Amino acid sequence: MTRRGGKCPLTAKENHSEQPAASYVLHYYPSPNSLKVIILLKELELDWEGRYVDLAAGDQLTSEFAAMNPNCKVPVLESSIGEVLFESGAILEFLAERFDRFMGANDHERWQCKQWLYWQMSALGPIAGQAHHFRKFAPEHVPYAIRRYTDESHRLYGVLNERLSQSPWLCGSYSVADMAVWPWLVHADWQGQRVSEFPALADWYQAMQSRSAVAAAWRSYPTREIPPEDYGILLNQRANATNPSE
Ligand SMILES: N[C@@H](CCC(=O)N[C@@H](CS)C(=O)NCC(=O)O)C(=O)O
Repeated sequence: MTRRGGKCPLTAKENHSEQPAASYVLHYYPSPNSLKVIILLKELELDWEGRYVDLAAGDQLTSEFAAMNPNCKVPVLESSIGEVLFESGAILEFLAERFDRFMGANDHERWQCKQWLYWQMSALGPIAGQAHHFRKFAPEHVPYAIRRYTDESHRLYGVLNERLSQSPWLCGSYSVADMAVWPWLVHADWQGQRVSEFPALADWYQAMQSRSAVAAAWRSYPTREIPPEDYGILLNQRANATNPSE
């Protein structure tokens, strides 16, 4: 984690006892990766403010944004004590560990939580993201890619359904792993899927929706589609894409 001001970053363990009364700024766009962090901020009832990043206008490609996240993507979390962190999975772990909440009720669950969190970050997110891309945004119709990512999304929904038929929550108790997955299922239709086809997944989906923090996050920050006329900046980036106007 970057810590402005030059001092060594505090570790999560050090922070447990202190639970610093920091406030937070979340640089976000209404998309699944931002929504998962918003759900956690609401679950923890933290003092935070959302700062909208206009992806279609290229706000993420400015040198100011790149100084916070060299990968030039949302979400980015900043704290009032100078910490800056990117990657939604890392942000979820950071806050969960800092406040000692939502990482499982014991050591076994804690590792189950990390396992499902990494599964979301490495499998569900990237595959569903490519399904969105080829089914909705790609300027060319590519049947192979559409079939590949639609089928793989379907397989991953099956993996979730199997797990959730053994346990009401992914790691045993409600955790950041559930918060990471749910926002990717909200637009199941964008991936060519129906949650209702998977009974245990559908029950879990309902349970998520009934949580007041999840409902409040969705009410205030519903994920939305970028209109086709604004895709340009998102679809044509190569290395050194930062600072297009500088
Ligand atoms: N692995 C990253 C992915 C972040 C990501 O892809 N963010 C998208 C919005 S969901 C973004 O900022 N896109 C802007 C761009 O590609 O220029 C995370 O989970 O934080």
